Amino acid sequence: MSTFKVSRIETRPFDGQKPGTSGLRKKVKVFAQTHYLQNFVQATFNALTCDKIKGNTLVVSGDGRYYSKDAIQIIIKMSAANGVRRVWVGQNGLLSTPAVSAVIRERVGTDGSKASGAFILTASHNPGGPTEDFGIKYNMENGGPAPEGVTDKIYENTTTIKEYLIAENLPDVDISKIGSTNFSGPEGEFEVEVFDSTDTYVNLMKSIFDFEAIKKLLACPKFTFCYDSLHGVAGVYAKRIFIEELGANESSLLNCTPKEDFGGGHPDPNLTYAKELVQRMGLGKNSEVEPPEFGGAADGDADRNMILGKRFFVTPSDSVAIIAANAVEAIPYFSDGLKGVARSMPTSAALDVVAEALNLKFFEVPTGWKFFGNLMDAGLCSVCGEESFGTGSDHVREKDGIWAVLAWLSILAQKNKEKLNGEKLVTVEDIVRQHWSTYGRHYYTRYDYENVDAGGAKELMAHLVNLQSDLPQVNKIVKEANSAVSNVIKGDEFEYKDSVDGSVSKHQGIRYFFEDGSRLVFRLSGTGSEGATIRVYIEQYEKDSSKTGRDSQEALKPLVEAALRLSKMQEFTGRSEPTVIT
Ligand code: G16
Repeated sequence: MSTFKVSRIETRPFDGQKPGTSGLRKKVKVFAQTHYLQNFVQATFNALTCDKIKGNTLVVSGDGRYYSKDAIQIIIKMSAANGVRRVWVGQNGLLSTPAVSAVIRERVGTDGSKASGAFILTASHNPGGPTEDFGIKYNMENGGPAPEGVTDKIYENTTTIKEYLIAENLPDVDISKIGSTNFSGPEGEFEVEVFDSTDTYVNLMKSIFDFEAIKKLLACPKFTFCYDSLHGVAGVYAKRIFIEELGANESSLLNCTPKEDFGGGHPDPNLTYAKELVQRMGLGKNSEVEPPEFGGAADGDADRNMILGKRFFVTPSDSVAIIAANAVEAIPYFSDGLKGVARSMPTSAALDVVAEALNLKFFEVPTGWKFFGNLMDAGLCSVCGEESFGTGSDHVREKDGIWAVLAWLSILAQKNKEKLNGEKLVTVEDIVRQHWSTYGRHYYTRYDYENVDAGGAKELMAHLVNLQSDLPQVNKIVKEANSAVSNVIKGDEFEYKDSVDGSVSKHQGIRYFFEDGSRLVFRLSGTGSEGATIRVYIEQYEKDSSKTGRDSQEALKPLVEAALRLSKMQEFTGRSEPTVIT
């Protein structure tokens, strides 16, 4: 057993190490600066109480993006030096974000140990590679992202840090081979265990869903299936679950080999970036071959999902509402009923309507999955989702891309149970249209202006806040933009008081409410790594089932025009078009 010693390395603070919506995300060249990652990791150790670190087990892994392998070795050495007893690493450093959450909550080591937290190495849907993004975030013992109280403390520590601890002479561990390596240090033994990235997660999925029912659906010749991992970590799980466990054909998988640079793509499952799947599903230009019945995609760390039917896009806001409406019947995990449902503020109110109809507890939280965790820990929420392609449940404390696909396959399996040998299957589109005719439709779109000048973005937001005190002026502007929009009756900035711990989060988005139930929301993204990203969320409710079948961009055109005029988008950003429309 090799012995290591602890070195104290002098350092000085770096500016800008404040975690965003989900951890610290910066360009690789920023992270690779001497001491940069080390400072953030030590600031995290110092923010956690000793009993969460000393003598405990930590998970360290991520989506496998460029710089992850270096970062894992650094964090192993710093863990050893900070008195951690054991580090668990997914084989090749790969664990999806929901799998990390599952590992913290479910995995038991050979000696009965459980993990007390995790460093997740990912910048999620942001591109990877030497000139792109890297990211790191810390998850707590409940398996969920560190709450704001902890991330604020981490940030505070990064501004005063003077030294960090590292076991410099600890040899690099081979993370490609499953097995344990033991070392001896000043505080006793230190172990690094490399384990299978999929086992814990797959077992959890098998305990939630009826795999036999899904298997029958996938075996039906009339049901065709396609899944795109966009070269992210989801590929590892997709191969194991869809191919090995559920018997899907290998040709159903697209881009399922994880790559450090995601094949040069943008691993974001939406209609703009998941090009190959969009084409295959018949939503691209000149799509000639018959598309599959079902398509799914994941982002880099496999917590996001996109659900598509044949030539049909399911908005994430509709997706969570439809899952909630069908969960009890279609998913064994929920057979005793849902404890409650929740959505992030900018997500459409489709879920609210289901909650009301089914008499379920309902919560609206700020953007950031961490806000759902408290509700779940308190037993108040079973299913939740976000417009940003995130859907999940209380089986873990992260959103879960593969779970969402399995949830949809379960709904399809249940609706088609008696139809597998018949003429026609119930399709994704049938399910969505049926949902709209029962609950009404929330037309919804989001415009993103990525990487705009940060100063201009701030001014735009300040302008929108100022404007709220003068509703007559607001109404004059929106009517000038398009006379078809209804009156604005209220404007505010969303503020959230956590009903479990009482903590308050301010400035969570600027909202304009219209008389007919429409809504505009403006927010600055907290996940970019350079400049600012402005998000504009546009929503309109249509209850009349004879009017729920319109093209959504067409239906929302007047509101979009009002949003652009109100915000003076072009004036403040110089942009005449959004970068992404979802
Ligand atoms: C993170 C958060 C989500 C949030 C999303 C977008 O997801 O966990 O809750 O909706 O960012 O946030 P923003 O609008 O601030 O960019 P991910 O998948 O990026 O980790």
